[in-house]
Amino acid sequence: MKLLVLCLPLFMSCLPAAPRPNILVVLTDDLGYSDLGCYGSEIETPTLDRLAGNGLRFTQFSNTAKCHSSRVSLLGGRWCKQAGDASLNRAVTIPEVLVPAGYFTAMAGKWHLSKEPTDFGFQRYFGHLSGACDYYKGDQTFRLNGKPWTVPKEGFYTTVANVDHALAFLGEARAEQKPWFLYIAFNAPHAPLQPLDEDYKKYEGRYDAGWDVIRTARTAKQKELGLFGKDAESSPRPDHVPAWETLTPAIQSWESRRMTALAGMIDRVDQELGRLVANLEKAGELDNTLILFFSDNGACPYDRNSSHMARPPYEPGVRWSDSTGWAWVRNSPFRYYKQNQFEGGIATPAIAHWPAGIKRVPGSTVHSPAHLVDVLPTLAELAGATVPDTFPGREPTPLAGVSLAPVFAGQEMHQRPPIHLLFGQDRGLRDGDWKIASFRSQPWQLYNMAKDRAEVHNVAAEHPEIVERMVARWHEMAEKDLMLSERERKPVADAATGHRHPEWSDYSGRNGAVTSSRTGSKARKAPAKKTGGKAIRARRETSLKIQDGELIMTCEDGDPGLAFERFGPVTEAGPYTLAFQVKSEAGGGAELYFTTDAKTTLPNGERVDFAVTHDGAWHEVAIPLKTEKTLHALRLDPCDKGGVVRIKGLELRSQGAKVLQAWP
Ligand SMILES: [Ca+2]
Repeated sequence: MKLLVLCLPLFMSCLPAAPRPNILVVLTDDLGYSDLGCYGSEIETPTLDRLAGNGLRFTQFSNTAKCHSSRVSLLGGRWCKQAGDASLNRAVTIPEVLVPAGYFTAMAGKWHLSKEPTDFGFQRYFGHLSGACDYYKGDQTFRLNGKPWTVPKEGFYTTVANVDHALAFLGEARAEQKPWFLYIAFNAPHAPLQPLDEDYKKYEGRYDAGWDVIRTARTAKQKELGLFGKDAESSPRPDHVPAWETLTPAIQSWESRRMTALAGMIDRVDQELGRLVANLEKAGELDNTLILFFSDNGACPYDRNSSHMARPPYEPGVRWSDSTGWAWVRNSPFRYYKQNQFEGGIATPAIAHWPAGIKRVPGSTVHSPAHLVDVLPTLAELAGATVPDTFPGREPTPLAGVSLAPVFAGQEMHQRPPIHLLFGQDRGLRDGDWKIASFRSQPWQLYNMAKDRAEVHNVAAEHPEIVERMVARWHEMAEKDLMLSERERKPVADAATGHRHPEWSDYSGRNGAVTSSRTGSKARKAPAKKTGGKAIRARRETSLKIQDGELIMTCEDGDPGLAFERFGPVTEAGPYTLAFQVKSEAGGGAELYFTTDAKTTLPNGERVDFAVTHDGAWHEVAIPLKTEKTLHALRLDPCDKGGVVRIKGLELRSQGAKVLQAWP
């Protein structure tokens, strides 16, 4: 009796120690809020629906609205910039926290951050370091446990290969008799839209009804599922997406096929997760495995390069891009898209399944706001692991998130500081029921999320004092917590200029059946700068000035870079080295693409990732171009975030270090 009394305040620690859970975190890429059956979709996702039905669903879970930044916040438990961005040099990652606590750690899929997963605590890794790749052909960034891995020429499909390798890693974890942490980062359903043929054929014809019909069906199902109140408003179709019935039959056919491809890719993710869950069940591990499922950002509206639009998307070489109209549907009932800090960009489906640990009615919904930064503190608490405040070679900042363990235990969530939202020029802040958001540095808008989750009624004019307080808090957090530069913190514009983006689909009919913005953007291309007969073209989101032998690029967030499409004759065949000096105040990953024939259009051809240190100092870079053929065209993307990048001494050299071309 005495022992029991002593134990009461320490109730939990007096229970016989339950084995710590295994942990499976699944991240999908560019999956919209309503793309799963259990979030309103018509796409068949029985595995995820079952996990949600036996577990719980968050209705207000945020990501960062973009690929790499969500990975930083998920793995690092901090706001992206606070964590040191893709370098993670101001963070300690989930596997680095769990390994000292005795966990076996493994990852499969897309990395998209600096170095490799095996440099950040993952004991096993299979996947691609790049932000996206061809689903059938992969790319040159594939790694297996830290070593380059050659993608097989036949029978390869990334979504399937990720689970094949994940299952092998679980076999190793079981052999070591350790609890495990497995992180699967599917590239699906990110563009290029390349489903397997059987998955595409399953959905053929289902989207001929068009996006207005599908959007209405999804929002109705969301209310039936209890994700939103019966009176909740959905955002109306935006002006930049035409009514389906006004589209030409050719555009309707193309758009229907694009959504068919997306549905097939999402269905495949669910099928592969089904294979994984069946394996856990067979091993007797499903009950005490915490499964968490998220998307890294909302559906993507960027309609970039589609090739072979008349052919089926599962044939070799066919690469279709995303559709703005379908992105609007896929983010139901919200507004805007990937990259924007409105709910369409930041709201992710979020499923937790853990029969042994979740003390809520199976199938519950949780309406408390949460964010990917909460995952690390949650897992540390459940694993009984300590989050270190020092780490060799890094300067860890305080965690931004709060543990979700009380939510699993059926309690109220901890009080949390505001959720800071930022990607490039898109900003937001969620504080209790209020949210402010700015579209690409346009004036702040204010929404009451308790009444208006779809952000239909901007009430900034009615509550200037709330806007002022929240904007001040955004800036305070940006400076103190995220450590942003003054340029990154500059105030938003005074006047709105309209919410448009040049890479949203162009449905004006100017391009006939071609809705891809690619043809539209050709008209917007800046004229190529002639430099001794060798044209250099600044890509979209880039302006180029050539001065004193330097290529001075002013880049915006997104996909900036330079294209070198018309070479003087390159007389020698490869391999080559592309060498230059770079001084960057931009950010993000760098890559180049090259082609060796006139038929292949960039960014098809070969892709090579390389590192740029964005510290404002000059650095030497030498990139091997591994080809036995003759170079035809080149594209150089030294950053994917805004800022000025200077390049000088740009030379294409032969294997024998002879200079074959030089720019400018
Ligand atoms: Ca993404």
